Amino acid sequence: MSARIRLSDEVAAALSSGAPVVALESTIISHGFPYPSNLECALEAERIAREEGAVPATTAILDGEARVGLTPSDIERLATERGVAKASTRDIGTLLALGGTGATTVAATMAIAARAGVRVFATGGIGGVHRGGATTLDVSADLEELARTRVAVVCAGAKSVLDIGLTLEYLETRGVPVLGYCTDEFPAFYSRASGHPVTARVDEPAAIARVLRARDDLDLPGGEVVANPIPPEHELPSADLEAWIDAALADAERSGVSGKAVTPFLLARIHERSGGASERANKELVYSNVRLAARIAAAYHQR
Ligand code: PSU
Ligand code: MN
Repeated sequence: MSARIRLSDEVAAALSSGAPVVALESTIISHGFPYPSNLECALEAERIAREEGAVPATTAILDGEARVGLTPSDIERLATERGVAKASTRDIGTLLALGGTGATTVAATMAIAARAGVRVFATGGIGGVHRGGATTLDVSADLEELARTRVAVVCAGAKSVLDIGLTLEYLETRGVPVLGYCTDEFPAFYSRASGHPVTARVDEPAAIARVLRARDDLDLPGGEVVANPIPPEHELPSADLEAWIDAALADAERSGVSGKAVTPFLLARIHERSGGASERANKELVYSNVRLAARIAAAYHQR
C-alpha cells in the first residue's frame, strides 16, 4: 500500500486479517447535507457498518494526508468546518503536496480506497451525466473512476437532477456493470423506479460478492455499481420530488452556478425546498446502503 495513505489502526488491523471493511465518502458530510444532519448520518453509517460486522473506513484528505478510517472528531471537523474543499480525483495530488484539506467525492474515495486495499464502498448516490451533459460535457468524474478503479460502489442509484438514461449509457460504454439488488430497474435515489433497466439483477449479497470475485479473477478493470433501491417506507412521492427538482434546476440556471459547485448546489436546494423530507429519505437510503455493503464485504472476504 502507498506510504502516502494513513490508515486508522482499526482499518489496518481489519485489512491485514482479511476482515470486512466498507469505505465511506466524505463529500456527503461536508457538501451533501447541512449540519447537524451530516454529522448524524456519518456517525450512524459507521455504527451500522460495525453492527453488521464490518469496519467503516471513512475517507478524506486532512492537512495534506490521505486518511482511510477517521476518528469521530475528524468527522465532526468535516461536518462543521467552513471551506473544506470538495476533492475529486484530480485534486488528490494538490491537496497532499500543499497540505490541504478536502472531503472526498465518490471518485476520490474510490481512488484512495482501492490503493488502501478496500474493495467495497457505500454512499448515497453517484454522480453522473447532468441534464444537457451531451452539450455541456458535465459528466461526473465518478463515472471515469468507476471505469478504471476496482471498487464496488453501493448506492441508491442516481438523482433525477441527472440524466439517468445518459448516465447508464456512459457506464455501459465504459464497461461498468450495474447490478440491481433485488431489482430489475435502476433506482432514482429518492424513488425506487427510473424506468431504466440494470445490467443484471442479483438478489443475495453473497452472489454480488461472487460477481466481484469473478471480475477480480479475470483482472477486468474498473468497479461495479451496486444499485440498492431506497426502502419503500422512505420513498418520496414522485409529484413532490419532481417539483423540488425542477425548482432546484431552475434556481441553478438562474444563479449561473457551474463546475463542481453544481451538485452541492442542487442538493442544498432540494433539501431546502422539501423542508426536511429529502434529508430524512437521504439518511435512510445511506443506512440501507451501508448495511448491504457490509454484507457484501463479509461475503467477499469469506473464502
Ligand atoms: N449525489 C448525492 N449526494 C452527494 C453526491 C452526489 O446524492 O453527496 C456527491 C458525491 O460525493 C459524488 C459527488 O461523488 O457529489 C459528485 O459530484 P460531481 O457531480 O461534481 O461529480
Ligand atoms: Mn460536474
